[in-house]
Amino acid sequence: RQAVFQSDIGILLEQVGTGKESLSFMKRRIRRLAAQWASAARRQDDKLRNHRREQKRILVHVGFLTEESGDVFSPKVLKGGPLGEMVQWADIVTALHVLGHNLKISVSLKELQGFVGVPPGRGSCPLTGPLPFDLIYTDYHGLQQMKQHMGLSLRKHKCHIRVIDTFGTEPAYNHEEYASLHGYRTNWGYWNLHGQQYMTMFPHTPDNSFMGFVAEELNETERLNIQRNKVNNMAVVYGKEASMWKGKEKFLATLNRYMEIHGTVYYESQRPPEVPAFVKNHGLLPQQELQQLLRKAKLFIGFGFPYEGPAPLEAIANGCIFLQPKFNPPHSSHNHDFFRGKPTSRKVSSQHPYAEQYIGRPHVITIDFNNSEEFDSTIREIMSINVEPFLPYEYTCEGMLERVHAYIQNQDFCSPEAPFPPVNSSGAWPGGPSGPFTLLPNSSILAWALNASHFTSWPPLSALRLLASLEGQSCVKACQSAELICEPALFRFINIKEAFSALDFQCEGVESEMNHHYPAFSAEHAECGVQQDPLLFSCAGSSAKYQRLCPCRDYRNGQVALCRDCL
Ligand code: U2F
Repeated sequence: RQAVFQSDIGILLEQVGTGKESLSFMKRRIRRLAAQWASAARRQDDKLRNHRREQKRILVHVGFLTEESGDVFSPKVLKGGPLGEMVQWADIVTALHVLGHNLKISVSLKELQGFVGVPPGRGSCPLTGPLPFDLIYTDYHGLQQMKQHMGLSLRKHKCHIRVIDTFGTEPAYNHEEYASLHGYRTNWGYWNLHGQQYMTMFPHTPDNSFMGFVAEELNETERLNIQRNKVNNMAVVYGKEASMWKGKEKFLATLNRYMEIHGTVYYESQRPPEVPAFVKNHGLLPQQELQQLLRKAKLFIGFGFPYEGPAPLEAIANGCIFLQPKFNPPHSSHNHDFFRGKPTSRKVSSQHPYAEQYIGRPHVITIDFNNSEEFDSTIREIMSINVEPFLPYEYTCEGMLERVHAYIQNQDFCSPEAPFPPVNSSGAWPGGPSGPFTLLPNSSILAWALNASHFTSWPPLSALRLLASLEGQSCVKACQSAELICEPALFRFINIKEAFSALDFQCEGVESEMNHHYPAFSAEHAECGVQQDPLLFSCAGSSAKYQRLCPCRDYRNGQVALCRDCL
């Protein structure tokens, strides 16, 4: 059945349910953004008219909101606790609903069991029949619950699952055996999923899929009004919990010399001691009122925490400049408590690396806050420059609909992959000794043009650009330096001897091993390593010992998740 876009959110609001502050927050957001989603739906409907859009049966099980997982977030919704996750789940269910899929939402174990068909009262009884869903979106908590309450059958149905995972999971951590053997075991990882079944809040690593969320969009009148009403010396501080202001007196005092400082810090009865008296604190605001404040402000300033939240995008979308600290050395699970135990070694180079790397100046300024001269002169610079509101396409409703549509229709972790290389019955490659490739040298990048059309892959093989990394460099960085992006789904096509010779690596020996750096070349031993386990294909891995073979691809302007021919 073809899916039909739907803009009426009545049913969706009912499905989200009641009884928790987190659900009320999500419903307020869904209502507030309904018109924006509706107009995006009209535009995508026009664009996708001629595309196959199969209607899927989708279950959304929000594990972290269930009582069974402790639900620590809901009681903090009105007290300055994290809202980023709620923002994202609200937008995910809206996108799935608007795309016209058949949606069920669960926020308790009982609902989960009811939907998947496990009889009530028989908690750990495995689901024996077929899974009544094509796709299940959940999180790490939900995954654990499914394991406990769907028993063994989870293994069978695993390929239908997508895990919403804010900060991302790298392949080395996801692979149970490998993680245990090589020190990548954490509280969260080891589910042996495909890396791209994990879906993140920002495009942290291409090993995972980028799900994202949306921010408010402006019409022409609003844009004009914002420009007219900007107050050049008004700053809003990023941080709705008092602890985020702790130890920042010096910066606040400097800032206060130039600008009027506003905050939205939650408080009970008295001003929190962390927030100086010269700050105009509004208390935690409803999202809509925060937007109004951001429309007037010139500067949105972060002091290092929270990491990687939605608020800076909202500020930039409302015409603020986002000023944030650079982290040197970068923060990661190896050196910072917040990231410790998270299944990733990703190096976080500033409070908001996406803002730093994908947006940048003039909207985002990332500096060393300990250099007081630089801090001071940056504030003065900010007061003197004019910037326009900006929102990357991938964070608009239209961009999110486009991306989620593409994932739903094209990502397939259930069908067995056709073997590669395609040896025929006599053991030779079809098309002669060089196989199905024509190698087109183009400086260090080789375009691999495939003339065997029976390889269906998504992204399509035509997008593949083969590249060698430098020693110690990851494929994330290697592809980035060629203005491309690493594409894990294409690793299997370059995990062959021919790829080494195409890059002029002379292999003395070829070994096949479970190693998250492979395929890679070791100069020391002139050895070529191919990957034995496809689950370990990793864009993120890097090692001083290896030059990695990287499958890069192009991407759309403002929509890094999709290659040019991906739609
Ligand atoms: C991030 O979570 P946070 O909730 O701390 O992220 P923020 O960027 O601060 O804001 C989330 C939303 O809170 C809203 C604002 C944002 O959409 O509009 N808000 C509000 O309604 N009223 C206010 O006065 C101030 C903000 C991140 F998203 C999580 O994934 C992480 O767990 C967390 C810790 O790093 O940071």
